[in-house]
Parts: sequence; structure tokens; C-alpha cells
Amino acid sequence: MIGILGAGSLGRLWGAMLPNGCVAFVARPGETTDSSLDYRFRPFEGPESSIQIPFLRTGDTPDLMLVTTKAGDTLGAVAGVIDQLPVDIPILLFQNGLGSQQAVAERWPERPILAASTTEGANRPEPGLLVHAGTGDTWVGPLTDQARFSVDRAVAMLEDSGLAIHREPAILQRLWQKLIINAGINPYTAILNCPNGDILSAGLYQDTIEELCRELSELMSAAVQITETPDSLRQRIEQVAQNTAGNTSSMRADVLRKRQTEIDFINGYLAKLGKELGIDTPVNQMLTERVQQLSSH
Ligand code: NAD
Ligand code: KPL
Repeated sequence: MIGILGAGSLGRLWGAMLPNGCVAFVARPGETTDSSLDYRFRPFEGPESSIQIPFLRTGDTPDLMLVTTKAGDTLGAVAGVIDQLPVDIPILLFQNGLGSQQAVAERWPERPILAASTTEGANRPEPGLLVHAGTGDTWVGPLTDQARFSVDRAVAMLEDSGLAIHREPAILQRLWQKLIINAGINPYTAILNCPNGDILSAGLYQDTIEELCRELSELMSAAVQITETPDSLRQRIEQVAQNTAGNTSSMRADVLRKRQTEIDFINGYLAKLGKELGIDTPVNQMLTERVQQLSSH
């Protein structure tokens, strides 16, 4: 049985894709567990179907727990349920950005804590509907020492979804590669309130992207010893912005829906890391503050 903590877009996608009967949502403390969660599922291809996922009953333990909360909710969400989980149950974190994963791994180093990086895309255009908007790949790797022995088991269980799952021993490096893309696209789309492709012609982007990529290159080299020139990072960011030109980024969507963004775990994480490492990060700092101002109104 796979437990899913965080019944939002990504959690519901796993709920819909994993075999029926093998998956249950993990309730928050105090939440009732005798009902199920019902929603319509629009797959990437094919007809819509109805999905019914039970909540894990009190006393039952999953063999694997997926954590699909937003980065800012993750430490608290895991803390709320972890005492119900035997110490050897793998906990797989799906958050974007960085910072929330390390916080969980540092708090429970004796547990098998894993992280995933996924390019699957899911959203909920209306309350009872989950849309699998884009197919991609999911990489799974260990964060704590204990997790090294759980990767194969977690990958095998997730493969039952039919999605493309890969082992990734260097998961931190993989998360950094995604962080670079999110840091170079998401805040601009939120501040400019535009789809991904439109940032490329905006003055704010053109005036700051060179310096941002210099910051990103220095930080990545210092943090995970990946050497990539600012120009090469810029090319990758712009390639993704072009490939997803019509998309609304997750950060812009959060601002539009007046929900908390993940800025503190993207550019905010990078600015904080810069302070710790003695690397100047004025553009990451500026982007962080501007997005924070947007979501505080
Ligand atoms: P979401 O807001 O749709 O879902 C998060 C869910 O967690 C919500 O239903 C919320 O109620 C629930 N939650 C919050 N606190 C909780 C708690 N204490 N206990 C249990 N549940 C709690 O967000 P999402 O789009 O599913 O994204 C989740 C994470 O996955 C984010 O970090 C996001 O960046 C990442 N991600 C999402 C996608 C995607 O396509 N949606 C793709 C890649 C990565
Ligand atoms: O991952 C994304 C996000 O929106 O968070 C990008 C790559 C920017 C695609 O929209």
C-alpha cells in the first residue's frame, strides 16, 4: 500500500495512476478517515474516469509514503503524521525547489527519506477535476543514508503507475537542475503576470537575466560542484520558456489564486544560500522580495 500525504494536484495524479486498491490518502491529524476522496480524472490521453481513493485507516501502515504538499507545508505535514509510521517506512518528497527536502532529512536522519524530481504536470481547473496536463519523467533518489536501501523498492512500487520512473543516485544535483529552470522562469512570470514565453521580451527579464545566471552558476558550482557557464544556463532557461511558451507557471498560478508561492524555496533559497556561502545574489534577492510583495496583498 502506498500512502499519499497532500491530496492536491500531484497527490491526486499518483492516486489516479497507481493501481486501485494499492493507494490511500494519509489524513491530517484529526481529519476523519472513514470516507474516501472522489474526483474525475482526465488522463493525458483517453476518456475521463471517476476515481475513488480511501483514506488510510487508523492503525494501518503504508509500505511507502509519498509527500505531495507544497514546499512550505512539508515539514509540518510530515511532523503531523510521522509518529504513526514505523521507522523503516520510506518517505518520498516531491516538492519543487530546495530547502524543504533538507529540512525533513535533517530532522529525521535515522529514517529513509528520499526525494523525487518530476516533470509530470497535473492541475485542477475546477474543484472535482484532476487533469494530467503533461507526461514526463520522475527521478527518485536518497537523501538520508538509510534511504539508499529503499530506492529500488520505491521505484518498483511507483512503476506500477505506468509512468516513467528512474533511479537517481545524485538526486540533489537533479533537483538543482530543475531549480535553475524554476529560478529563471517562475518569478518573472509571477511579477509580470504573463505566460512563460512572454518573459523573454520583457525589460525586467532582459535587464537581469545575465546577472541572475552568473549568480546561479556560482551557487551551483559551490553547492553541488556542477560547473556550467552562465550562458549555458541562460540557454537552458530560454529553451524551456520557449517550449512552454503558452503555459502559466505554478508560481503565477499561485499568485493569481492568492495562494502562498514557493518563492522561499526557489530564489529565496538561493539568496539565503548565497549569504551562507559569501556569494552575492542581488537578483535572486530582488526577485524574492518582489514575489513576496505580490502574495502578501
Ligand atoms: P497543491 O497545492 O495542489 O497540493 C498540495 C496539497 O497539500 C493541498 O491539497 C493541501 O491541502 C495539502 N496539504 C497542505 N498541508 C497539508 C498537511 N499538513 N497535511 C496534509 N495535506 C496538506 O500542490 P501541487 O501542485 O500538488 O504541488 C505539490 C508539490 O509538488 C509542490 O512542491 C510542487 O511544486 C510540486 N510539483 C507539482 C507538480 C504538478 O504538476 N502539480 C509537478 C512537479 C512538482
Ligand atoms: O516547472 C515549471 C513551473 O511552472 O513550476 C515550469 C518549468 C516553469 C513550467 O511552467
